[in-house]
Formats: sequence, C-alpha cells, structure tokens
Amino acid sequence: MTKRVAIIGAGPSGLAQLRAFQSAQEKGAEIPELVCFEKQSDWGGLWNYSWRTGLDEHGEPVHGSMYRYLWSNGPKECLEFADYSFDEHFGKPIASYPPREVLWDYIKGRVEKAGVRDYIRFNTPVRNITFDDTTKLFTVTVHDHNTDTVYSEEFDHVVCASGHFSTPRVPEFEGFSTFGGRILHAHDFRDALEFKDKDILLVGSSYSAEDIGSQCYKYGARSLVSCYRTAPMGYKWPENWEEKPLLQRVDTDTAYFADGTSRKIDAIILCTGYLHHFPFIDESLRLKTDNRLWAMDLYKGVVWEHNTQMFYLGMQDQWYTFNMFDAQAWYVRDVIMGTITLPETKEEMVANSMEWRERELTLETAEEMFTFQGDYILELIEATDYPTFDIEGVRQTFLEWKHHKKENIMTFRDFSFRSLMTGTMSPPHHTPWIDALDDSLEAYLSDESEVKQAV
Ligand code: FAD
Ligand code: NA7
Repeated sequence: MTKRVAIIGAGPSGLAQLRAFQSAQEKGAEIPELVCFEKQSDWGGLWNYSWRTGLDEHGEPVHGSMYRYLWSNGPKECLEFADYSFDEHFGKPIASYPPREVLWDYIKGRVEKAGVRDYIRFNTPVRNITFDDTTKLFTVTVHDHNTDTVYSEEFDHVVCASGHFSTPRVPEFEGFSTFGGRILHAHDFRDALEFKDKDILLVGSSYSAEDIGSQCYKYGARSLVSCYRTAPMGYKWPENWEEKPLLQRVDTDTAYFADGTSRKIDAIILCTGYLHHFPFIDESLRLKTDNRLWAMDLYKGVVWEHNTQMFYLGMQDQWYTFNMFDAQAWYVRDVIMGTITLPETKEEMVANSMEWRERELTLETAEEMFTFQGDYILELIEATDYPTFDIEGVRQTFLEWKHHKKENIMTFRDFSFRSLMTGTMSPPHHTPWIDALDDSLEAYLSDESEVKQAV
C-alpha cells in the first residue's frame, strides 16, 4: 500500500517538501501520497502578508509576523532556489533586496510551475498529532474551517514545517501595566506610519529591532531608542536613534535604562524574539529548542531522533533560508523514500548531532555562524540530487552584506550582487531604499525612480 505523508504548513519549508517529492516524480519515481495541511487560506507562510493581528477570521492565532514595507533583510542571492532562479521567474535581472510581495511571487512561481497546489488543504489547522507504537502510524487531527468539521487521518510520516517566528516571546518589565502608550510585540507590528512623529522604544538587539526601527525611522518616527540585554547592535545609527543597555522599568511616559538614563517615549515595541511552539504535537514527538543554529534531537537537523518517522523542517536560526529548506526537504524525501538509510541506532544519530552542537558552541563571529550553516547545507545537498550550488560564493556574499551594514545600516540595501545560481549580475534598484516608500511588486519591477528629478 502507498505510504501516506502529512506535511504541516505550506510556507517556504512545506512547499520545499512538496516540490522535492514532485521533482522525484518528474524523474520517474513513485512517490507517497501527500497531504499538506495549511491553516491559512493561501500558501507562502510568513510571506503571505496579513493585516490581521491577534486572532484570524476563524479564531485561530494569526500566523503572520511580517509587516508592510518589509524588504528582504539579506541579499536575495543568498536564498535563491537552486532549481528555480530569479531570472527564470521574472524574465529579467532584478535588484538584490526585493520587498515581501516580490519574494512571495517568486516562492509561488516555483510551486505553481510544479503543480503541487492540489496537495494542500487550506483553512485547515492541525489540532493534534499522536503516534501509535503498535500500528506504527500517526493520527493527525485537523479542523477544516471550510466545513467547520474536525476529522482525523492516519499517516506513515509527519513533516512538521509550521515555522517558528510566529508565537511571540513577550517579557514584562516593571510599570508595563500602567504605561500610558501602546505596548506591542514585533509579531503584531504592521504599519510604520502608525509611529510617525512618535518617540519609540525598541526592546531587543536582533533582526526585528534593527529592521522595525529602520522602518519607523524611514517613515518618520520622531526618535528611536533601542535597548539590549546581551550586546548592542552597534551600527552607526541616524542622529535620532540611540542604543542603550536594558530597560529597567517604565512609568506612564518614560523609560528608565540600566545605565541610569531615561527617555520620554510614546510606544514600546518588544522585539524579543519568538517561541518554538507546537501545541498540536504529542509530548513524545515535540521539539523543544531555543532559536539557535543547532537544535538537539534532530539528526541532520531534520530527523526526530526519538521516532525517525517524524521530521522537522526549518527549525534552526536562519542565515540561509529558502535553499536551506530545500536541502532539508530533499534529504527528508530521500529518507522517506528509502534512498537514504539512517544510522541503525539512536546513539549514532545523537553522537552525530552532538558533534554539530559542540561546534555550534564554539561559534563567535557572524562569519563563523554562516560558514557553519553553509557546511551543514552542503552536507545535506551532497546526499541528494538537489542541484549543488556555490556555498563559498554565498559565504562571500554574506560577508559583503555584513560589511555594507556596518558601513551604513540605512544604505546596505542599495548594493547589488551576482547570482550564485546563474551568474547574472543584479542591477541597482531604481530608487535608494530610504526613498522607496512604495513596496509594491509593480513599483519594484518598474524602471521608474520614486525620487522626483529636480527641475
Ligand atoms: P513559515 O513561513 O512561518 O510558514 C509556516 C506555515 O505553517 C504557515 O503558512 C502557517 O500558517 C502554517 N502553520 C503553522 N501552524 C500550523 C498548524 N497547526 N496547522 C496547519 N498549518 C500551520 N527570511 C529571509 O530569507 N529573508 C527575509 O528578509 C526574512 N524576513 C523575515 C521577517 C520576519 C518579520 C520574519 C518573522 C521572518 C523573516 N524571515 C526572512 C525568515 C522566515 O522564517 C523564512 O523566510 C520563512 O518564511 C520560513 O519558512 P517556514 O515555511 O519554515 O515557516
Ligand atoms: P531573535 O533573532 O531571536 O532575537 C531576539 C532578541 O530579543 C535578541 O536580541 C534577544 O536578546 C532579545 N530578548 C529576548 N528576550 C529578552 C528579554 N527578556 N529582555 C530583553 N531582550 C530580550 O528574534 P528577531 O525577532 O529579532 O528575529 C527573528 C527573525 O525575524 C529573523 O530570522 C529575521 O529574519 C526576522 P539576547 O541577545 O538573547 O540577549
């Protein structure tokens, strides 16, 4: 009887899994029966923007953490699919830091071409996943919001690709319950114009703090102050943006910091990261990890060591994204289809993971971190027929990107890179990022500058 595989989520990771199977089928292999459950009404995961916050139209927690005017935070050349280039999708070279809608379009292009949409059951959140030791089958229980019915089906394998930048980590600081302005987490941030002419406090010192702060600056916040727990971001900030050690407390309109200083503020944006949150997975199968480069219990970063019929995709902290999910999905496909054989014992898998973890613990610089992730991806790619690509070239691109950011955090998106897949050089964008206020696909792909020429 044909094996059945459940894929949870139709974001970039879940879609990579569908494409991996479809590509094997295209080459003549017989593939298992696939069912992808997606809680949203469309595909693309976080890249499928929603204006909603809190609960969705069905009362489900809103998955989306993306905001309006979001532009890629790294060069697109580092995330390009090895089997579907930007050139192929757009039919012309495009600049290196596309806005969200452009990347969403690219993600969709590959799976539309592959014809895998029919595998997906939309508006269908997974409620529960258990495993029966006797039958060796999973029972997956879902809620179909199209018909408002709950049902269960059995599967031989489960691939969890539900993402981990969706459930906010929300610390509390003294005085929050009596603060007079708005307090929100990055997960609920949508439109920077809301903060025009306001004095903003950002808590956190990673991607969200940097990018949400930059957006607020670009769209006219009066001032910004960001604060860090461990280390400052340390960029050369514009003159109305200051970085301070951690927030200690607030009163109705003022924030007090660990260095004894204070600032009047109108709103607080908690850029404090996300939880790996899988309330729908039985305890024995549930991944528990922080946001880090090597999560334990996952052989090769994907195989659940305690039950090798279960897999996770994209659960690591991400330097690489789309092409890493591909490398993982192709590997998982081959384990499921039996062309990759796992070690015989759990101990061997754990020992292998420990080696990666020990190396992860030695990483100090960003360069060491993206080299680590590049090495991991290469190891996966070498085991499958995913087209290999120039990981060393990606590493160099990341290096240049970091350098550009250090030089000027408000201009790094104005640089261009060469594709590591096709060799095509990206053209510069028609408008510097700081002046480009329209983030639509049409505006981005047009040749029209947004900067009015002086007459
Ligand atoms: P997601 O994109 O989160 O997709 C998971 C899918 O699973 C969703 O569609 C969700 O609805 C579905 N799902 C979840 N739970 C269930 C359930 N119980 N039942 C059914 N379906 C479920 N990466 C970059 O490369 N460049 C960037 O510029 C960039 N910017 C980012 C900005 C923000 C604000 C965030 C939060 C992330 C950003 N990322 C960026 C990283 C991002 O994680 C990846 O690009 C990518 O979206 C991860 O894909 P995924 O499929 O693993 O997860
Ligand atoms: P990250 O990268 O996980 O970073 C979380 C940040 O939040 C980090 O600076 C943490 O500081 C900080 N943090 C967490 N808890 C606290 C508390 N209690 N107090 C103060 N600061 C805290 O999440 P991001 O949202 O920035 O990025 C996630 C993804 O979104 C990323 O991949 C991008 O592509 C977009 P720490 O350094 O741990 O002290």
